[in-house]
Formats: sequence, C-alpha cells, structure tokens
Amino acid sequence: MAVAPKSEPRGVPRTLALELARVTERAAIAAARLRGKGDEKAADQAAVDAMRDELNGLPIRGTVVIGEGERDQAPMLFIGEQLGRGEGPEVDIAVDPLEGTTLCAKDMPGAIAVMAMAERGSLLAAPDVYMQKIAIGPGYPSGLVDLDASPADNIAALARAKGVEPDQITALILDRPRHAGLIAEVRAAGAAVRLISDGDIAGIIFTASPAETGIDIYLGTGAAPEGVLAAAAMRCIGGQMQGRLILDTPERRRRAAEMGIEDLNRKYDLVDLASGDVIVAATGVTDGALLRGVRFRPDRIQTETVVYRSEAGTVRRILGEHRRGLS
Ligand code: VTB
Ligand code: MG
Ligand code: MG
Repeated sequence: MAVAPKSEPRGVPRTLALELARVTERAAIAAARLRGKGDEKAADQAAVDAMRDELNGLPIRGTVVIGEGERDQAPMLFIGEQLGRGEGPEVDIAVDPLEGTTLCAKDMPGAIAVMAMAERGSLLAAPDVYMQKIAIGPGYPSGLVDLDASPADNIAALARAKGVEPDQITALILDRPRHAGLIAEVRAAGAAVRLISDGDIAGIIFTASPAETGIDIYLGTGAAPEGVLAAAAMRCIGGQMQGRLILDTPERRRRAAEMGIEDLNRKYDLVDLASGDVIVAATGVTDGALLRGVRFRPDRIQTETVVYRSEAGTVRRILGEHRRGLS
C-alpha cells in the first residue's frame, strides 16, 4: 500500500526554521562584538541592523507585529515594518534582536537574540508596555494556576499537583522594586524565589524543564513584547501561560486601542498571545543557562541556537561554526 505523502503544513513553511536560525545567529554575532563595552544602544542597534538585513533576504511577505524598543526608545524594527523579498507566505514577525541589552553591555549571563515567525494574524500585536505574566511548564491540568489567583494559592496548587510541599517550589521573578510585595508573598507561601536582573523570555522558557532549571513557575511583570515571544516558544514546548497588558496611562490606552486592542483588561491565554503555526529561534549572545554565548575564534565564530516549531513540537539546538563573510 502506498504511503500517503505527508502534506505540506499550512502556515509557515518548515524550511524557514533554518532561515530563522540564520537571522538570530547574525544578530547575536553583531551584538556579541559589542559585549562588555558598556554601550547598550550600540549593541542593540547592531543586532537590529543585522536582523533586518537578514530578514529582508528571505522569501516571505513579513509584517513586524512585535518590535521591542518603543518603551525605552531603543533602536527597533518598528511595528508595521514590512520585511522580506515580497514573495512567499504572509507572516507575522516578532523580534527582540537583543533581549537583555544591559546583560550584553555588562557581559553578564543571559543575553540572547530572539525572534518568532507565525501565520499572518496569529501573534498578538502588543504595544511596548508592561505585561503581568504567569507561566508553568507542561503536564499540569489546564487552569491550575491563574493570573488572578493569589501567589499563595498558585504556589499551593502547583505544589499539590507536583505532589510536593510548597518549600519544594521555586518561582522565578524579575528583580525589581515593583515586585517587593510579590516576592514577600511567594516566600510567605513557603516557596523559594530566584531573582533575575533581565531576560524573562528565557525565564519563562525555564519553567518548561523544571528538572533541569530548578524553576517551577514564573511570576511578575515584564515587558509585553517579551511576553508574546515567550508565549510563542511555550506554544512549541508546551506549558501554560497567561498575560495581561498594563495600560495605566491615557497614552498607553490610546496606543493599545490604535493597535486594535478592544478589551483593555483582557487576560490573555497562551493561544491568545500566539496561535497558529509558529517558529521561534534564539541565539545566545552572552553565556547563559538557555544558550551558550558567541565565541570568537581566530578562524571561526561559534554560535548556539535553539529553534522551536509548534506544529511538530520540535526543539532543535544548532551549534554553528561560521568561517566566512563575518568580518
Ligand atoms: C523584562 C526583561 C527584559 O525588560 O521584560 C524587562 O525580561 C521589563 O522592563 O530583559 P523593566 O526593565 O523596565 O523592568 C527587559 O529588562 C529588557 O527588554
Ligand atoms: Mg530589545
Ligand atoms: Mg528585551
């Protein structure tokens, strides 16, 4: 009996996965040249330029829906910018060319170049405001934790589901004054808190493999673009996530409305943030727990990239060696 050919998936052609890796590799290398130089803007700009240039060579009709940078006036791939050669599939593009600009400028762990590509209309076009977020890994009943539940209830529910005491739970939280209350509540619930200075995309991804990372839950408020990028990755790996935009000024509300957001208090689920067929790629800039940073050797440049694809649920790690054309 003839085996039916596997149908070509709709949405984003899977061959683009390697192209995405190429894009984040280039951005990471460009940023890594400015690692430890104390100049966040220059490193960000280098990553943005490299990413834009590489994306413009792809056979896609891309629209930037997430272009991080508005909030801190960083150089950005702007929302609405059209990318690609103007042929091929219509796709949404979300980018954070240099996630953790401060980490890069100080040569601290965890700076990455990251982007997502998805079927047209499937990534939340979020303004660069803050987003309240919660995430846990795969394997739990849906709705186990909730953005609107208290930290104590979320920790207790997660501990019960894992069959452990709350003191066996570790929450990852951005180290910010705004989180003082949250951190105290999580500790009062008996859980441990691991603080990070930046990099909550990786922070959310860590919840997907608690045995390796030691992180069971992500809690707190980070940037919305990073929320959408993290959601895109979680769609591929599995896990649960919710987010809510913080639209606390007339200007932010105006900006959100302009971008088509109708319910300003909406609690977004994972699939509201990133639906459809999605590919995510990230390359390490500095060494980190998720990815090794760029290594400059006399004869080559080495990179580590991870590529996630939702349709097949694949996670691929690519060790790149770049020998030419990278001066
Ligand atoms: C977080 C963090 C990012 O922005 O999303 C953060 O994960 C939120 O903004 O790496 P504040 O720094 O204002 O708290 C970053 O630090 C930078 O994009
Ligand atoms: Mg950025
Ligand atoms: Mg960022």
